Amino acid sequence: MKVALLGYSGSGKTTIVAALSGKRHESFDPLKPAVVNVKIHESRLKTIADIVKPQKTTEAEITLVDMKGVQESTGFDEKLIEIAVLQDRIAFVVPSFSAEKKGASELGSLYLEMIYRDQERIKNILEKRRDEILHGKRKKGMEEDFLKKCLSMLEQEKFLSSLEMDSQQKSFLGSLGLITAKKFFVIVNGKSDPEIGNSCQMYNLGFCQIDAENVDNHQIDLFWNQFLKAAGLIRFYTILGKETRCWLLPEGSTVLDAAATIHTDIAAGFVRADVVKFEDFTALGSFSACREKGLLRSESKTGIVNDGDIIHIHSTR
Ligand SMILES: Nc1nc2c(ncn2[C@@H]2O[C@H](COP(=O)(O)OP(=O)(O)OP(=O)(O)O)[C@@H](O)[C@H]2O)c(=O)[nH]1
Ligand SMILES: [Mg+2]
Repeated sequence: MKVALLGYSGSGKTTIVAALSGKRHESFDPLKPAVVNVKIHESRLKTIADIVKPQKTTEAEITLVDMKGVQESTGFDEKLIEIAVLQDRIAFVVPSFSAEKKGASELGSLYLEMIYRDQERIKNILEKRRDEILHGKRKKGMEEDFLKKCLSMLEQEKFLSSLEMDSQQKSFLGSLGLITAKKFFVIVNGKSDPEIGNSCQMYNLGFCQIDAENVDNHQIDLFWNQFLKAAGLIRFYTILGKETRCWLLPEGSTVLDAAATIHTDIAAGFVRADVVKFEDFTALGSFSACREKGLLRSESKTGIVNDGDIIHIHSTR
């Protein structure tokens, strides 16, 4: 799971990555951003491990892509946007640590930059298609109408991710490299700011907050909770032999997706999954105690995973 950090210069992206990874990573070539794997330090895994006492606990990892910022007055180069589009999620990073920095106004500029970029891109795509239709190289299809609908959405200053789409339209949009079709959220670097909160609400973006230069373990735990929620990610846990482990999944994923995250073989031989809630497991202390109380769910492939589920997959492999 790769998350691009996108924000204007000095918003604190590199400082955030340092606070979360424990080490400062610098890249001096904007087209080769620092790509840093960060372990998600969080308290639930520790609570489970205190009960299970495994030989090994393994935290979930997330990859942060620290994009070099630009001045707000300059705007992002297309090449930088293209790097961001390749990531799974994009976080706008806005500053809230000094009176000179206006995070809410930076957020507004970032938001509009993405909208204008996609408007231009769709206009170019439509023009090219019109040309091809005119010269008999392409038949007019549903795509042109759909693209016009997308354009009108952008003209209303709305991200394409908020458009109702079927899976075919989704993959069509995905193939066009449109940035506003991606899942975005906001990281506020510094103290919480109601003005930034209001903007996030207006733009329909989830947000999380970190004071990157003053973090302690408790704050990091809270931050990851907020971050994952805003990014539309959930955590599930496995207790397998010697190892207790935390994993990430996009929200709405099935137990089969969970199996595939662990290993493609486990997914291929999937039979069923036993699932208990973190709260039930920690209150009762074992899977068997949860089963006795009727608190163990037996799920088929399509069962949905919830944040905090502890999953035991039965597989023929
Ligand atoms: N007080 C305070 N200062 C911060 C915080 N985060 C960053 N700074 C300061 O802001 C400056 C820029 O931080 P960076 O993390 O390098 O910013 P960046 O977003 O990576 O900037 P670019 O790489 O140029 O895009 C540094 O001098 C940091 O010390 C914070 O949470 N609190
Ligand atoms: Mg930086």
